[in-house]
Amino acid sequence: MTQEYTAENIQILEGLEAVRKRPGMYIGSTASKGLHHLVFEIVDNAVDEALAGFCSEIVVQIHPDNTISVQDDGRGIPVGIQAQAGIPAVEVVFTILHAGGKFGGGGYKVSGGLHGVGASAVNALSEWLVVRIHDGAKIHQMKFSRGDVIEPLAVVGDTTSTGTFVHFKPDDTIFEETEFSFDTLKQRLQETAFLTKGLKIIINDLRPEPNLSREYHYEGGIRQFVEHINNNKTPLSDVIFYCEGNKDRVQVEVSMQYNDGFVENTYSFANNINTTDGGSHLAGFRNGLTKTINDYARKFHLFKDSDKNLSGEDVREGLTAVISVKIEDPQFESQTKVKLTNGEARTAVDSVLSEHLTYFLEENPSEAKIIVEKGLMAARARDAAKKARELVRRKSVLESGRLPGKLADCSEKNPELCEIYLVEGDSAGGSAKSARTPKTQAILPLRGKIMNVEKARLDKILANEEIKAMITAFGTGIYEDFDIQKLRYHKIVIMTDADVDGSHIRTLLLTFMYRFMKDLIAEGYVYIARPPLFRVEKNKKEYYVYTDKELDQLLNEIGRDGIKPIQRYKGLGEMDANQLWDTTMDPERRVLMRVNLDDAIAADLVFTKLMGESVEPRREFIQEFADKVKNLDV
Ligand code: 28F
Repeated sequence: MTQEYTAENIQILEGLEAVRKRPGMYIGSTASKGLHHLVFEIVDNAVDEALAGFCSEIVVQIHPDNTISVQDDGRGIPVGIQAQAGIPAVEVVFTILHAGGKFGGGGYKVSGGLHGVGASAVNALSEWLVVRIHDGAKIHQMKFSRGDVIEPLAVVGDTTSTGTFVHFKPDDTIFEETEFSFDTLKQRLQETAFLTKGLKIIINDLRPEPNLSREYHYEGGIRQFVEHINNNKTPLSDVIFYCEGNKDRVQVEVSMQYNDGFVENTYSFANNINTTDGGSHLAGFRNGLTKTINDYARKFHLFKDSDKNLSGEDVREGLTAVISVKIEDPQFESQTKVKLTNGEARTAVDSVLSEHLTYFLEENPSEAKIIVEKGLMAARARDAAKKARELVRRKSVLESGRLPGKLADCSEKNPELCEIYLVEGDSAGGSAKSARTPKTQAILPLRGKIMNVEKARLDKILANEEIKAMITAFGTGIYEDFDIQKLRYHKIVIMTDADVDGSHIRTLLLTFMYRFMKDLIAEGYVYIARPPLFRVEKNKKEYYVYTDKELDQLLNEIGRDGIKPIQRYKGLGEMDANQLWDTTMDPERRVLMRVNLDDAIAADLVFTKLMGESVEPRREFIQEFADKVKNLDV
C-alpha cells in the first residue's frame, strides 16, 4: 500500500488565488454548508491514511473561538523535499491545489470529500492554519495565512509518536457563517466511522460548559450502520447479512437486514460519499438481490407457481441496506456527486453480493424463508393494489356521473366556485349538511376512524368505501389516469376533530392524495379546516377560540367576571349547525390552512415515514406537516 509519491501524480495545478476568488466553485458554498465542508476535507485526508492502514484514531475539536483542529495518528504527512516542486511535501499538500482532488491512477487518495479539493483549498480559505507533524523523532511545524506561508517548515520539538495535526480558523471575510454546528459535524463523523470499520473518531466541542464529546468506533462497520438504522424498527431476524469483496479493482461491502415495515431504506456510498441518487453500485446491488433471491426460491421450491418471479420492489420491501464501494477513479454524473456512473461498480457489487448472498441463504434457511415469504407477501399486496386500482378505474369509467350516495353535492357547476368538505363522522356530517351554502358547498361525511393508518397498505386503502366515494366525488380518477382538469371542486377541505383519531384520518387522507393525486396538493387545492377548541360567552357576546394560548389571551382581555361556563369542544359533533357555520364553514370567518408541498421530495420522505411502522416518526410527521401548512385565511 505504501508508495513513493511523485509529482507525476499531480495532474492539474492551480493557484490558491483561484480558490479565494471563487470559493463556491471549490467547496460548494460560503454558507454554513461550505464552512462545515472545510472540516470534512481535512478529516477525509486522515481517513485516507486510515484506509491505507496507518491511522486508527482521529480527534476533531471545536475550540471556544470556533476554530477547528483535527489530529490523526497516521504516518504524518511527509516533510522531505518533494523533488519536482523543490519544497517540502507538506507544503505541496497545503499550497498546491489538486484540482478535482484526484492524484491520478495509482494515486494515494481513496476517500475524498464532496468536492475533493483537499487541504490546500481549506488553507486558502483560512485566516490562519497550523500543521504539526510528528514523525516519530521530531515535531515539524508550518504556519499559513490565507494560503501563504508565514512560517516555513521547522522543527519545534521532539516526539516518539507519529501523526498529523491541523488547526485552522475559517476566514470570516469569505464565509457568511463561521459558527460550527456540533450536530452537523458529529452526524457526518459517525457516518464516516460506520464506513471505516475499526477507525475511532472522537469529536469534542470545547465551547459549552461542560464540553460535549462523542466517540464513534465500529469494529462491525456497515453491519453496525444497518443495526443503527433499524434501531427503532422491528427486524424480522437478529441476523444481519454482511459481505465484502474485491472485483475489477472495486472494493465492495454490503450489509442488510429486513424489518416488518414496508419501506425500503437503502444507503449507498462511493468512497465514503453518500450517493443520494444511487447510480451504478446501487443498480448492481438491486440486480444481484432480486436475481439471487429468485434463484434461491426457485431452487428450493418456495414458489407454489413455478413461473413466479418476485420483482425488485417485492424483495426490497422492509429492507434496510448499506452499500459501500471504494474505487480508484470515481466518476459522478454531476458536480454534486450524488450519482455514481462507473460501470465496473455495477458488475462488482452484483457479483460480490450474488456470490455471498447465495451462500448466506443456503446456510441460513430460516432467514431465507423469512425473506422469501416477505417478498411473496409484498407481491400479493402489489397484485391486490393493482386490482383495486383497476377496479376503481373501471368503476369511475362505468359509473361516470354517478356520485356517491353519501355526498350532498352543491348545485353550482363551475368547479372554481365549488368546495367539498370531507367531514369526520356522520353526526358532524349531518350538521355540516344543514349549515352549508348548498349552491357552492358539498359535504362528504367519512365514517368514524376509517382504518388503522399505521399498518394500512395501499391496496386496503383503495378498497375502502370512503376512499372510493372520495375518488368519485372529486371526478379526477387516480394514478396514471389522474386528470386535474376533471376536478369538480377547487377547494377540498379536510374537516376532522382536533384529537388523535382526527389527525389519523387527516394523515391517511393526505397520504392517499399525495400518492394517488399528487397534483391536488402540489397545485394547492387541498385545505385543512381549523375548528375552534373553546366557546366563551360574556354579556351575550360569543367568542370562538382556537388554541389554549388564545384562550388565555382572550380571558385577559375581556376579564373573567360574568363569564358563562366555557365550552370546550371535544369534537365537531358537539357543535350545532349554526356554530359549525359560524366557526368553520363561513368563508368570511373560517380559518383554512392550505396544504402546501413545495418540496415534494421531502414530503415523500415524510409520508414514507408515516406509512412505516414506528410511532415516533409519525408523530414527527404530524409536527412537520403542521409546519408545512401555510396559514391562509380565505
Ligand atoms: C489532520 C489531517 O491530513 N493526515 C495525513 C498523511 C500521510 C501521508 C500523506 C497524508 C505525500 C505528499 C501526497 C505518509 N507517508 N490529517 C492528515 N496523513 N498524506 S495526510 O501523503 C500524501 C502524499 O502529498 C503519507 C507515506 N505516504 C503517505
